[in-house]
Amino acid sequence: MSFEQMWRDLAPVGRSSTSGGYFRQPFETAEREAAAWFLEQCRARDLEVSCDEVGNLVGWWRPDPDVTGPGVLTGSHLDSVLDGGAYDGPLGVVSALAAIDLLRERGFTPAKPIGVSVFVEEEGSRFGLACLGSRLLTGATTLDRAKELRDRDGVFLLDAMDAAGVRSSPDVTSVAWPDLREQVDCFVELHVEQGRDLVDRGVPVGVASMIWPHGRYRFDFTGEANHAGTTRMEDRHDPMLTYAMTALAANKQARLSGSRATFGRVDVQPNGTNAVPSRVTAWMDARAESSQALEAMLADITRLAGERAERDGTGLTVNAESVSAVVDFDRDLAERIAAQPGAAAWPIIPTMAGHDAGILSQAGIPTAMLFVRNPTGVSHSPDEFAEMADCLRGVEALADTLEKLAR
Ligand code: HGY
Ligand code: MN
Ligand code: MN
Repeated sequence: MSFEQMWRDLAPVGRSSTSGGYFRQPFETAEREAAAWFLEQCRARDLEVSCDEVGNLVGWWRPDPDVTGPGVLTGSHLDSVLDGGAYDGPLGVVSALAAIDLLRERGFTPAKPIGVSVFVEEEGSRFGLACLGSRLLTGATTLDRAKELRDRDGVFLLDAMDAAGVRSSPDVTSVAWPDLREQVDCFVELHVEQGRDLVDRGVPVGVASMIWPHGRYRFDFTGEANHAGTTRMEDRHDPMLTYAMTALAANKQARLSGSRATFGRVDVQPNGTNAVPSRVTAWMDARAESSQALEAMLADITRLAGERAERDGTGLTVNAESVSAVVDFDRDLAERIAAQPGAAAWPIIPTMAGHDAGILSQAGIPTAMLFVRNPTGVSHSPDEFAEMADCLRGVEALADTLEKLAR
C-alpha cells in the first residue's frame, strides 16, 4: 500500500468534523483505532509485531531469521494534542512503513533488523507527562510512578489502559523490549518540522541538532470566592487577577530572553459568571535554549507571580509536571545522515519541540531526527500541513538513512 493510500486510510481516524483537527488521546477510541491500523500495516508487511504492557508497539523486519541482535529503529507516535494536526506523529509512522516498502522495492536486504515503532502518549495530552510511552520504555519513569497520573476526568492511567484492554491485548509480549540496548542499535525519527527553518531555507529535508529543554508547570492560584456584584473591588482576593498578571509576566519574560512561555490551559473553579472565583489552575509550557535560561526564566516568572499574589492577597503554588532536559543529538550520526553525495548536505537544525527521539537519546541510544518541510511552520493546530511531494521526499530520505544505517 502506497504512502498516499496509507495517508488516506489514516486521515479520518480521530478527525473532528467541526474543526478538522485531531483528537487521538491515548487509550481512547480514535487512538486505539490508529494503533490497530498500524498493527494491521505491520502484519501486511510480515513485520514481527510486539507490544509492551503500556501500549508501545513495534514491528520488526528481520529478513534473515538468524539476523537477530540490535537493529535500526524508526517511528514516531500516533497520539495527538487536543485539536491537533494530521502530521505531528503520523508522518513519522507512515513514512517508516513506506520507507521499508521502498527499501524492498530497491531490493535492499538489511544486515541488521529494521523496526518501526509507535510510542504511546507522546504528547502528554491526557496524562500530562510528555513522551510517557518512551519514558516508560527507557526507564526514564516507571509504571509505579506513572500510575498516579490522572486525566482531566480523574481517570487513573492504569484504569484507562485496562479499559482499553492495552495490557490484556493478545499482542502483548511482556518482554517486548527485554533490554532496549540489546534490541536497538540506533533510532531515527522522521517528523514534520514544527517551525519555518526549512521553508525559509528552501529545502525539503533537515536533520535535528538538538531539542531545547522544556517543561510544563502547574500554577495553582487560590483566592476568596465572593459575589461579583456586592463585593467591592478593593475587598477582593481574586485569583483570576493574579493568573492574568502572571500570564502577562510570562509572555514578557519569554520575549525578553528569546525563550517561550505559554499558558494554553486554564481551569477556573467554580467557573461561574457572577462570582469571584475561588481558584484558578493554569498550566505553563516553558522552553529555552539552555537549562540555565529555562531555570532563570521560570524563577523570574514565579517571583513576579508571587509578588502579584501578595498584592492580591491570593495564594500561589507552582509544581513542575513534566520536565524534559536539553537533548544534543549524536553529532556524527547527524552529519552522516545529512551528507548527500554530490549534493549539499541537509541542514542540521535545532528544534523547540519535544520528541520521543529525545528520550531515547537520553537513554544512551544513538539517535537522529529527520524533519520534513512545513510550508507554514504551523503545528499543534488543524492547519498543520506538509506538501505531498515533500512527504514523499521525506520517505526517500528515511529509506536512504535506513539503508546507510542497516547496511
Ligand atoms: O510539545 C512538544 O514539544 C511536542 O510536540 N510533544
Ligand atoms: Mn506534538
Ligand atoms: Mn510529535
